[in-house]
Amino acid sequence: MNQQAPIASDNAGKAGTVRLTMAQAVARFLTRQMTVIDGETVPIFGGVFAIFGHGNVAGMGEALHGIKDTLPTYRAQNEQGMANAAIAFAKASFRRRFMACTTSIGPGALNMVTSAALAHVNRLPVLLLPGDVFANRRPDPVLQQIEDFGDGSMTVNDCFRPVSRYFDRITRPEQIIPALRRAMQVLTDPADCGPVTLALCQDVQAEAYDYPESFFAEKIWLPRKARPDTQERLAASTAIAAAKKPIIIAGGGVLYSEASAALAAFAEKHGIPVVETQAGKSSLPDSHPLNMGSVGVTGTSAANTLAEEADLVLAVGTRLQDFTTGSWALFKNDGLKIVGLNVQSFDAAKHESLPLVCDAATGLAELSADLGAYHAGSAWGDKAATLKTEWQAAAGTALAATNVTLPSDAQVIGAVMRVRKGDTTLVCAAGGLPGELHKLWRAEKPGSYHMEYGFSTMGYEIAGGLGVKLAKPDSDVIVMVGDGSYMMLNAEIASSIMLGAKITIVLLDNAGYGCINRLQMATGGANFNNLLRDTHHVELPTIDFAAHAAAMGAVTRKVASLAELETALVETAGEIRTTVIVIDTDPLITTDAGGHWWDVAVPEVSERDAVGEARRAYERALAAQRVG
Ligand SMILES: Cc1ncc(C[n+]2csc(CCOP(=O)(O)OP(=O)(O)O)c2C)c(N)n1
Ligand SMILES: [Mg+2]
Repeated sequence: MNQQAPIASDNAGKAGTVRLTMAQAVARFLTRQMTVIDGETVPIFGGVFAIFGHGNVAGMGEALHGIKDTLPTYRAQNEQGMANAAIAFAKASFRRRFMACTTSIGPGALNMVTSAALAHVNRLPVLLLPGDVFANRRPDPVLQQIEDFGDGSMTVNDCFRPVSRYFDRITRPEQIIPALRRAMQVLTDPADCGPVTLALCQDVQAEAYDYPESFFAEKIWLPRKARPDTQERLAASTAIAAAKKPIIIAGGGVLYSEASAALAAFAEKHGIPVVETQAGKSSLPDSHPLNMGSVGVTGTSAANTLAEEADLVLAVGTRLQDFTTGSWALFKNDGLKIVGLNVQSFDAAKHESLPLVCDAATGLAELSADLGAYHAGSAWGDKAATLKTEWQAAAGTALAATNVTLPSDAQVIGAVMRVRKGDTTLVCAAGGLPGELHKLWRAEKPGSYHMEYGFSTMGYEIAGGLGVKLAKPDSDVIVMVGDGSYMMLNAEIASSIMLGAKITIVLLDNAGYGCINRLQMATGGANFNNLLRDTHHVELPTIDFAAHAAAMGAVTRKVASLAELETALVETAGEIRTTVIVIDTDPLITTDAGGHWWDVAVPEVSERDAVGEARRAYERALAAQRVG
């Protein structure tokens, strides 16, 4: 860190400059960054989330107040919550718009580290502006400053380095000029996109500099649609043209490239079934005949059967994480070839894929032109159609209405789908629900299924729902959340009410961490420390979630059956306030149909026989795993 005392700017008084504090320069710069959506020029920043403390209230606080009518500042309740909302805003905007988040130093800043990792994994843009210690070091150690005995430049914000796509610490006011330019380049780059952290030293936020006026010129950022390299494209199309049983995996990149129409055209012309990852679900409407639904660990029987046999996988815009590849035990065809169509070469070349580095929409269109009249053939198409019909019957059984006292997650999903209307966006992130929703939620419109399953962060759901609603005010945002996730982070319910951003939260209370309890049982473990009844306790908590949410101002209902849930959803549809509907569910039931093995390491030695048995099954399953 630079320890020099502040110096006068060389530009002082020069024409064509404007004298601002560094924080004012940040604020003004953010208001000048634009993009074009549906032909309209709009600000690329949708707003700023802020929780003030020392380290940002005086500098950034004053600066944001000065621009609040152009770029709104939103007060949240928890820094992780607000950053998650900001990230959800970017995801719901297909990365075309995003938000900034500013915090105090120390704990406020560190509360955003998990969110930074979430954005990093999911390749989502967010500008994080944590406050940092004094660059001049005069008052050290300040409140909330750690002291490293061997490194004077270390602050808590160094924790952001591994989870940021770009990190910088601003120790002089003019450093913000290249840092903000670089930030914009990263935030808008389809390949490198992710969290940018600019740690703003508190004294420097308040320091004035004569900034060139040109720095604040309006700038319009348009999405780059990279075309494929000719050699890569020909290698890919040659491989596809030789395939008899091809499938397409649609990942989040299809949505971010807004390539749904190109994907549908490609799949239809060449007769290739499509399977979807968690991030890619809703790339094609569920009703599209070639959409086989979810793939992998939480896949449909249709998608997984085709994936097992496939001789060619065209992986579009996917990171090929373990849930997609069944921990690399899903694909069973010895002659399998993978074409990795991705804007990011890191992803395009995974697992010996033939890389095709380009934008999804552009790449699919150019590949299609190469392929000409190639068609996978009617036998493969007929097989896909039969498998889809079989899957739909199984899904219908799982989703059917029932009057049991404790319904399954799938039955609750069925009830929600029966009464949803018009333009809805489903939001979820962790627990047993993501797997069930991946298999069973029928998404029609691109982006109508919003699942954070790159990091699967408990507590994302409600904050994420708020961010989605800010991005899509006309959409009916439905958040489905477990009791565990709700307990971890629910405070942004209050923010959603403050902001008039109504979300409907369906809370499934199975009294504990149902999915981890099931995973524990599946790996031979004793029921221990997941469901509340299996925890060390003096008294079992009976949490009145409806009363809890009501205390924050939400409209709430506790329902005793699926029928009551459907009635409550219909009756509260017109409410303008965030609504929380609580239903008790069975922690042990999930949908048996579909699915695939997932690599979770089982202990090699244990005194418990059940673990030994699970270990032997695990070793048998490992034999099917592709290495490399
Ligand atoms: C922040 C965080 N901590 C821990 C986990 C590991 N984990 C995944 S799901 C889960 C339990 C979720 O419980 P709940 O929300 O009630 O959903 P359920 O499993 O009961 O469906 C846990 C502990 C996680 N994903 N995120
Ligand atoms: Mg639970």
